[in-house]
Amino acid sequence: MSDGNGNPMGENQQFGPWPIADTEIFATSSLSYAFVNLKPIVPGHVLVSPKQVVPRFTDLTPSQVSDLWTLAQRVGRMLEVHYRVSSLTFAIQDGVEAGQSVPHVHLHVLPRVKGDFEPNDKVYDALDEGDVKRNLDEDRVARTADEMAAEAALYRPYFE
Ligand code: AMW
Repeated sequence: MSDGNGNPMGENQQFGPWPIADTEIFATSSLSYAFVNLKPIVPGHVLVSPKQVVPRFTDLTPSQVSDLWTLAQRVGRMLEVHYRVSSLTFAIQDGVEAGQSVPHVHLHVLPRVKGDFEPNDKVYDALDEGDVKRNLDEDRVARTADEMAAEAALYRPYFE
């Protein structure tokens, strides 16, 4: 199976210390991959990372930066179609003090709908690794591998 970029699927990736099964990956590019979230804060909250385990944004090469954001743009387009939305949040928490909890660069992409967070910028509290996030994390149950695979399967056809 190919991802539409001539890249074979089936190459499991590493997200910091965590292995990401290819069933949870729905798109890849030469240097990046897009995968579903263990604990999404809204439906369609997904992640895009470089294939190389690189902790900080500053440590990416220009090619990795370009490839990461290009894949994120394609993922955003897919989410707008799939969820019939016209707004997205793209966010990177870069470094522990910024709320980064997994030491591997990852770009959050979220479909946004009117009223999903009130006030609107509360989305950043939810993404943040501060007390708010920790509370949310405790409330949110990690999804099963089957649930995550089912979501990834919905998105994969957009990239074929
Ligand atoms: W950070 O607070 O580091 O900006 O965001 C980490 C993100 O990674 C969170 O959205 C969290 O739900 C997600 N996450 C953590 N572990 C995994 C995993 N094994 N698979 C998918 N997503 C994960």
